[in-house]
Amino acid sequence: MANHRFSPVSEGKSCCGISRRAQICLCVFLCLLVGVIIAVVAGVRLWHQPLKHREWNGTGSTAHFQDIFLGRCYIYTQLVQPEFRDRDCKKIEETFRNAFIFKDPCEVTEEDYHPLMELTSQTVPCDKTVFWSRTKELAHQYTWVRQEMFTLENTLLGYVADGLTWCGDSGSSEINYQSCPDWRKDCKNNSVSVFWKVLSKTFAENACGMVQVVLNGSLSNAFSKDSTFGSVEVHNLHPEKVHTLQAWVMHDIGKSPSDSCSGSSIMDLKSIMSKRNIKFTCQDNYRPVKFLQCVRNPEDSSCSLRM
Ligand code: JS2
Repeated sequence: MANHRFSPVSEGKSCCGISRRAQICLCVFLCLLVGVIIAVVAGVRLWHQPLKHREWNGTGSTAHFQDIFLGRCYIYTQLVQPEFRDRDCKKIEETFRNAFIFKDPCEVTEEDYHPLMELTSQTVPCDKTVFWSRTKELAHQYTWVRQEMFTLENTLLGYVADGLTWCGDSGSSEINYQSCPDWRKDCKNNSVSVFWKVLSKTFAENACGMVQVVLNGSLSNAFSKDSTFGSVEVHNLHPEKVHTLQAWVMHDIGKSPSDSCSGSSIMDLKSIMSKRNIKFTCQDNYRPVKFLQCVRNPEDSSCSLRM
């Protein structure tokens, strides 16, 4: 029987004209190519996947947050307060975002907002500051009519951020639109509440002359030490700049008064002002503000011309 020797496949022998060495190289290249294709496909799929943010109990950031922020900034700087026309809204929005992006929203600090405060510093003329507490709509109706007066929301940052929600995530550069911390269930100090505390503090520190506050006499305690006005702004007025705090205790039309200038909560406010060497005056149903209430309720007995 013919001795059929099977020659072992030797290294040097070519197969289909390709050397053994080239075969191995080709095989490695094809494996690498397949690996890269798999990695790219996986990466593209991951990229398009909505990032999974940490879940909170509160509603997510306001949809189109950046567009709203920028739009309001341009409206304010170009139309509402044209003397601000040179302010850089894109820089302001970026600085605002950098205060909370890449951070756990329950660990955002007042210092995180300091670059934003410095970038957007704004001085309200003396005697033109209006604080409010549980009377937001009425206070804003007043400053709408008296355009030379300013609530916090008539300043650039207050105007741009009013009513918005925002938060980020420690592991992402993205805004979290799915959920943000709830004040009670997650954390009291969060990216939104810390912002308003810092802004309110700055607003009060910059106030001068006679300042006003619109209080709600239809509540049992028109002045609350726990409110933002009572816990932040009252304590950040500078006595060497602010000589008088004038309180207007307003009663809702059609509701019986629950508090007034002679009520205990207002006495508490008067006492705090006295200790801080700031004169305190108080008026129940300050007429110019009462008129605004009566515009909507002209038939009410408290709105008769003999008011
Ligand atoms: C506006 C918001 C939001 O004097 C006023 C303002 O200057 C502001 O600094 O806070 C004071 C009112 O706060 P207060 O006394 O706690 O009254 P409130 O009716 O309970 O309003 C609570 C909101 C205060 C801070 N704040 N202000 N626009 O979108 C906004 N969100 C928060 N948390």
